[in-house]
Formats: sequence, structure tokens, C-alpha cells
Amino acid sequence: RKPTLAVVGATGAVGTVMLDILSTRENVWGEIRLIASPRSAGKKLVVRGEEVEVIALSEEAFDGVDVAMFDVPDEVSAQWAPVAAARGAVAVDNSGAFRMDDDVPLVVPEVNAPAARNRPRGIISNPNCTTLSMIVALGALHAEFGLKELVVASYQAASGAGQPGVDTLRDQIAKVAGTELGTATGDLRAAVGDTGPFPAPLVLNAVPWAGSLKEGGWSSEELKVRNESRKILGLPDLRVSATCVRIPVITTHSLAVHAVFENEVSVERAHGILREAPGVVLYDNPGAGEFPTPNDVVGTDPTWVGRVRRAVDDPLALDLFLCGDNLRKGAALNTAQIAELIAAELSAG
Ligand code: 2RA
Repeated sequence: RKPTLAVVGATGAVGTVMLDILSTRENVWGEIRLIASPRSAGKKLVVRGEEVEVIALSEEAFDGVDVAMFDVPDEVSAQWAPVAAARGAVAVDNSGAFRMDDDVPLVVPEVNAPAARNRPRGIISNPNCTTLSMIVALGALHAEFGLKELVVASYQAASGAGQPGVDTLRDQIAKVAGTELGTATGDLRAAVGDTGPFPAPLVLNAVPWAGSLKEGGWSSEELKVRNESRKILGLPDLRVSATCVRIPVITTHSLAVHAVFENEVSVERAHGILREAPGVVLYDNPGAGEFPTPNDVVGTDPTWVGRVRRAVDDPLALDLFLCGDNLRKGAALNTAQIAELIAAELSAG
């Protein structure tokens, strides 16, 4: 029997991408059950070319489910992932609710697939999209050179803040199109009014903030990059400093990375590693104008890496720029890959 999959949050921004991904990847699932809030129950969505009716989230909705994916807010996952696990499903959770729980593995299949087997709570976490956009490439470089320190700046897309983020940016674009706005101090703030989920106008701007305020002036997003990178790479003492910035891009997060290693690096060797690494595309020929940009990468699965340089002042350090679709590898794809690991485990008995 092929395992039964439940997709909780099937109607959301990530859920929608998930249905597309499930329709195009190898079909390892028997039934795919779509679950959402009672508000969306009864809706019909297409997955694997067939219409499936969405059912309301309830304890019984998990009966007979082998793997339950959660693409819902933290508080919904916190309540319902343990329910799914108690009913015998393996919960693969894309929220922040369990990521730093010692009894919940945080899994990126290209980097630490074996960690998925040790899941005492029956829950596996999917990392935050900003961490995920860089970690496959960094994991490959770490395996060769030994990572010691990371300094990163992110350039994050509006869809990281969900559909309200996308709607806000589109609304702001409509307000400034064809005007001279963006040329005088504060003119965007006056023109766009409500800034939606962002603390400042995003259109024609850059906003150095994502998430909530934490101790020391750090944003929650910046601390997630630090803490999750440490956990995934198994480097509890890794030195990480992140500055997370939102830019007016709809989808695909980018990061500028300064990575310091134990061993001396070379661009040639780094290129070789990144060319071979699963889930990574090396696109690095600046003389020909070839480097990843978020718009060229959106809708694709891998992490794209370019601008690889050895630091001028440090033979142990590489600088590079990378882009990853925050809704695909950054969320739905990685969740689907984890679920497929479990499906393979269940099939193997
Ligand atoms: C963001 N990483 O981009 C967050 C979403 N999980 O806002």
C-alpha cells in the first residue's frame, strides 16, 4: 500500500505551491487528503490532475494518515501537529513551533537526511525559508572546508510575509507607477499609507526588518538564521551574524554570504563542490553578466550560487551571492522532500 498523505493548510500560499509540487514529483502517495480551516472546507482543489475536496481540520481528519504536512501559522501547528502524531502520523511541520525543540529534528535532506529518523515526538521540522535558501550550498562547502563563521545579509521577498505581503507590495507598486515618487525624503511613506506587514514602504525601498523584536535588537528572523544553521549543520558553536532585509521582490530570497572556514579555500575548488552538490546550481561568470538574480530563479527548485570570491584579506573566507525560491525549496519543496524520506522509510518497512 502506498502511504496516505495529509496536507494541512492546503489553501494557503505555501499549500498552493505544495499541490503543484506534489503534482509534478514522483507519485509516491496513495491518498492525498487536503485539510484546511473550516472556512475553506468544501472547496475543491486540483492535485495530481484530480479534484480533491478540502476537509476541515479535526482529530478524525488524521485517521489513517501516514504523513501529515503542516503549512499553517505557528499556533495552529503547535496545537495540531502533536494531534496528528498521537494519531500515528509523522508530522512534517513548516512552522516555527518546533524547530528548536531538542526532540524534533530540523531536516534538509541534502544536508542531514539521517536526522529525520530520530523523531521521538513524531514531528520533523522544516527550516525557515531564509535559512533554507542558503543552507544546501553552505552544507556542501562545510563538508569540504569546515565552516567556522557566517556573516550574512538577506534580501528577502514580500511573499515571505505570506499573501498579505504580496498584496501589499502589489498595491504599493500600483500607487507609485508613473509618478515621481521615491525621489524625496519620506514621499513613499506619505503616498502608500498602510504599510501592511512591513514596518516601512517596501516599493522602491529596502526595509531592514523581518519578524519580531528580540533581545539585543536582533530580529526573530536573524536569530532563526543563526540558530537553525547551527542545528542543521550540527555546529552548536558556529558564529553567525545575520542582517535580514526585505526588498521589493515578490518571490525568491537572496543572501550575500561571507563564510569563514577552518581550511584554506580556493574559488576553483568551491566551484567544483558547488557544481557537484545536489540541489545547487553554480551560475558564476560575472564577465558575461552571469550571476543569479531572484527573478531568474523564481519557480525553480535549486539554490543558485554566483559571485564566488576568496576574501581579499582572508585565505580562509569565501564571499558569495545566492538565490532560492522561498516558496519552493524555502518551504513546500523541502517539506515534500522530507515527507518522501518518510514514505521511503515506511515502504521499506
Ligand atoms: C519571511 N522567513 O521571509 C519569513 C517567512 N517564514 O518573512
